[in-house]
Amino acid sequence: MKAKSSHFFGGLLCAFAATTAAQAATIYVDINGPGSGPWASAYQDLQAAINAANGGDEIWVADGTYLAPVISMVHGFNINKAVNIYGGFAGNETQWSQRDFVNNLTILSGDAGVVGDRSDNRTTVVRVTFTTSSNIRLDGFTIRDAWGTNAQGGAVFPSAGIVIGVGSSPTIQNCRIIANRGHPMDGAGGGLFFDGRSAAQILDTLFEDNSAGEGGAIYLDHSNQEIDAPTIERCRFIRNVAGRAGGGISMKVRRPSGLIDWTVFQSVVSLPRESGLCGRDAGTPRTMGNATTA
Ligand SMILES: [Ca+2]
Repeated sequence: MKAKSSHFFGGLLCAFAATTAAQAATIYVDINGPGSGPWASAYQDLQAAINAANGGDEIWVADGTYLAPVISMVHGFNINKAVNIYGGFAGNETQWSQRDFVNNLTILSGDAGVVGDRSDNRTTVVRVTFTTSSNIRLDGFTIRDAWGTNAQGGAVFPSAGIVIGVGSSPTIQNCRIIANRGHPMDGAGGGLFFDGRSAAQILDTLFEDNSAGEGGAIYLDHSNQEIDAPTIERCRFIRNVAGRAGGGISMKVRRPSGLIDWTVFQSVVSLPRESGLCGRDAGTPRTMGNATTA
């Protein structure tokens, strides 16, 4: 009787697995051209891969530098569906476990025009605009060289290395967010700009040499709700600069109970010109225990 029962449930599991496999696909991207094996059908354009994906798909991206596109005059890759995007592949892997994001640098770059001249760069490298699922992941990338020229809330869109739309809650892990600039006075969140409430998970990520008027590395705007506060764990903040406040992180909240789940663990804020962490308009992070300011 027991064996029969196990068989029954095993059959159910197999049916479920087959259904799941049929729904989720892995899509490959390699700017150096299609490779072999599963990479033979690789896109060279990351945005084209995102456009082709369905919700739930994974996108594997091989090493190299991918220039952020301009879509209808808006700068940056647009993550507009629930996809998990992984960088750090050499372009010949058959198993996810073969990924090496430390050695296979996969760079999402804003350095358009003259390479090395930041003044003609994209204003934003990545936008997360999908808001109806938290099953969005950006993992194993370097995001760098956004150059914001418009003010936050200005005529176009906020500028930053990554802009996260209101209510969107992606996981960003194993990333390096480097040398992105918001507007030096009016801009906010040079590295990462939250346009509103978000329960994003920011994990194992480096913020280095980002700048803006407020929140050189991260700015959280208008978190006036008790739900959906982001979590930041095991991140490092190095030489992020703000013209006005919050070289590392600036939080703008509207009532004292805001940001109740904000956490910063094992983070290092190293910045002589600005305090690393800045809260404004009330609200104190509940757990800042291991954050240090050098
Ligand atoms: Ca440039």
